[in-house]
Amino acid sequence: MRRFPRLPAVGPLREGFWRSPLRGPWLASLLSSALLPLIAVCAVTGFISHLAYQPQLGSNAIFNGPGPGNGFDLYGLGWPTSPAWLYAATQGLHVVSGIAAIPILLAKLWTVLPKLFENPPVLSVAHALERLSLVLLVGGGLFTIATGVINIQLWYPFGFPFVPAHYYGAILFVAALVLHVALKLPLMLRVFRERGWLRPLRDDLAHTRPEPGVPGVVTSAPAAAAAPTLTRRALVAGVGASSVGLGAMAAGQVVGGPLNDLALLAPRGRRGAGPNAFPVNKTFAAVGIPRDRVGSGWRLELRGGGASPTRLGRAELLGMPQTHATLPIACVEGWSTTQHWTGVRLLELARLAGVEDPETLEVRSLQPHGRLARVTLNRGQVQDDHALLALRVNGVDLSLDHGYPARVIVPALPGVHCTKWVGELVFA
Ligand SMILES: Nc1nc2c(c(=O)[nH]1)N[C@H]1C(S)=C(S)[C@@H](COP(=O)(O)O)O[C@H]1N2
Ligand SMILES: [Mo]
Repeated sequence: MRRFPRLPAVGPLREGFWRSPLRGPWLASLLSSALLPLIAVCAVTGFISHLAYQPQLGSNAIFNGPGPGNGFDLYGLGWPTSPAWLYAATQGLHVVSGIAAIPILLAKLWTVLPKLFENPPVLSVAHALERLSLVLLVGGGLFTIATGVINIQLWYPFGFPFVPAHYYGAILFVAALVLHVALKLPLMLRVFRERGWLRPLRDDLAHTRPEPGVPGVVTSAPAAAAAPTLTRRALVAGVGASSVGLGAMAAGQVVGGPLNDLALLAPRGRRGAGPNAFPVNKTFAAVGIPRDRVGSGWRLELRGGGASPTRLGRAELLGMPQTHATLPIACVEGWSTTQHWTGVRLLELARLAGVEDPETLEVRSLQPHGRLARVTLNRGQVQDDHALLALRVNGVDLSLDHGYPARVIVPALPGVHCTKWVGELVFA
């Protein structure tokens, strides 16, 4: 009974077009079993990052208006301030696992590529639906990883905003992946049971045989295989080495150290020399703040209880009790950098603004445009002992690139919310 027609057997649709003897369900399963834990870590830490942004708080909204995603607050508590390295760790894991997954994902797609040209293309309604879900799986996966990588390059060739696109792409991808795993797990377990998890890696070239298919299942195993030119272990070792290598290079940007300069896919460099020589995401020159707005005429405006704002210059702020804290800036791009900051506690400034017990703080930058011009912190973040309006770093004044005259530093706050060039603090 053949209810669904065959396409003409031409080009890649022809049985026998795909000849690599290494392709097949065992190789696909092995690569999947390496890919799945990496993707799980990447997905969980990705959704954690969304939580850490606190899009439900006022100016943090990522989507226009109170759309889905903005109300996402798992604990109802907001993001914590302890341990201080929390976001550096979760976002570091996100970027390292995502980058390490790339070579394995590409190898997996290479392995199953013949299945794209299955002929007949559709065997049943269920089979059609399953193949349709693969469009979301492959499309969503490639889209999410590609947008992540080019975001790290600060390259936005597309006409849509990165965060919602990456977020919704990830949701589609994870949903399709859950379905895919549920559908394929039995086959994977069967293949490992029959062929062993790693046993085929032992074969030298002379013993490398084409992978057999599985009776009754359409697989990527070749119908007519060519002679092997590569062992399975060479293929797997090459993919594994690429994955570990790329992952280690990205990890250099998270933990620092000699690998730091090798992070080709995470290229945030240091700037200059001296106490201010640590990575800069957006330079002062890039944001378009007029030079005279950060000169001697700069005043911090504090708003809250009273009708009129309180204004303080840098000298007055430096005359207040100073707090010291060694804290990381942890960027969404995965890199982090721990520095020694000095400044005035945000809670101290709240009291000057006439707010004893601030619920939230909206930080306004002098920066004229962009989502980072206004950022909102939760109660725990404003009231933390080490939540600072930093004036100095490593014993010297902040450089312009690091936010002079003043910037926000709060333990475990995502780097993107550590506002530079602060102009106004609005306590509520
Ligand atoms: N006003 C403003 N503040 C900002 C940014 C910005 O673009 N504008 N970038 C943020 C991001 S994404 C990060 S990771 C940190 C980087 O701080 P640094 O350049 O001092 O290392 O600053 C944050 N503060
Ligand atoms: Mo960042």
